[in-house]
Amino acid sequence: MYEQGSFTRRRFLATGAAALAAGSEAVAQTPAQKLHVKPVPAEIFIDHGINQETRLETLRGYLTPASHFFVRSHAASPVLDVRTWRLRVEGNALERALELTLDDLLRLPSRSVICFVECAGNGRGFFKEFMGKVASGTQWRLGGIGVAEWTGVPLGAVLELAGVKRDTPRDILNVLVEGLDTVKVNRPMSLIKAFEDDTLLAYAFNGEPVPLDHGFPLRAIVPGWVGINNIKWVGRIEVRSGAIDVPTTTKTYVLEGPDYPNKVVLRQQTIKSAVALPWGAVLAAGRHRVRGFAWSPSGRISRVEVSLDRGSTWQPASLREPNIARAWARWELDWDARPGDHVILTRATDDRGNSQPASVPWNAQGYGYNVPVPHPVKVT
Ligand SMILES: Nc1nc2c(c(=O)[nH]1)N[C@H]1C(S)=C(S)[C@@H](COP(=O)(O)O)O[C@H]1N2
Ligand SMILES: [Mo]
Repeated sequence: MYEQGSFTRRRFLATGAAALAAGSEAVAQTPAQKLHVKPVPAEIFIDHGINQETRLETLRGYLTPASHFFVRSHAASPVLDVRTWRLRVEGNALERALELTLDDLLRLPSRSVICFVECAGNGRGFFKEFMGKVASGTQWRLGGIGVAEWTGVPLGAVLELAGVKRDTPRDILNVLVEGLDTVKVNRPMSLIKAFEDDTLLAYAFNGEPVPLDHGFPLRAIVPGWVGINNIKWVGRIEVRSGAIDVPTTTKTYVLEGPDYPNKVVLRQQTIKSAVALPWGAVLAAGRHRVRGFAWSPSGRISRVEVSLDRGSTWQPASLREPNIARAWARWELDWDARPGDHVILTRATDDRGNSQPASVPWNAQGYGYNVPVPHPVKVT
């Protein structure tokens, strides 16, 4: 973790200046690259245009480095200037409005949290692949996730500076966080979630200023909740006495379809696991240490089971440390692979008793697919 005071205004100015230079270079590159500042090489990312999916087999340590962190954006990454950037905090549930500079935030007590950011649509491609029913949106397999150490100011501390009126409802979606990208992506959370200790306005990612494509200079970190709540390039927060309806709660990020008579507005992610091998991996016959990841929005991973016979029998994988709630656990299993076409199924359980289900209802926008996935592997 980082000592307080290790993030200085100077460090952010330097990042901003380098970013501005990098940003203007990025414009001259290939069409997909124009949207991002960082390189998005095909060895590391599956290319979905503006969205870039991490090839989980390229990850080594516990934390996902910026070079490998998936990108999910609704518009090109804006390159913001920290000298003019401000955070506005306003709304009819607050005693007073605030306008904060990055320096103001750097002076507040900081907190570091290790957690995942995962797209609500992670796994969406499997609705088509295994249920034969396409859901609209980016056809992610399971690489729409990354785990980082985020450092910043608890959102609750900033809201306390503004003073939340005492009669404000606490469990409706009335705390809106808004980005400064051209489309001003925004999404609300509840006051209960906003005041959780680990809900942050983060200015640092793995000990460095938050990378340009991931929200520089400030992004929301809302552990366990759908990726969309982790608003990047934050510029404005609004707290209202009533629920805040925006397209990301009325149109998108809702469960809808034949099995949902009423729309369900998404809050938490679902428990999942993945094999860190290419999709359709080819392995030589013999002993292999198969590895992967498992994660839950609500607790630590307590068990990962693996099936090598299409679900007839399951064996426990070993779990490595660290294993942090709302981040992920790495699992490993030794496999004596015989020639042929195989699938590896994995099933995670957390310490709250949640497990990956045998089936999941289809929904039109393809959220929450968390059935154990038959990961294809050819052994030669
Ligand atoms: N301002 C802004 N914030 C945003 C988005 C966006 O397009 N604009 N995308 C959201 C979505 S849908 C996801 S899954 C995460 C992705 O974060 P990442 O690109 O850092 O991986 O950011 C969220 N925050
Ligand atoms: Mo997302």
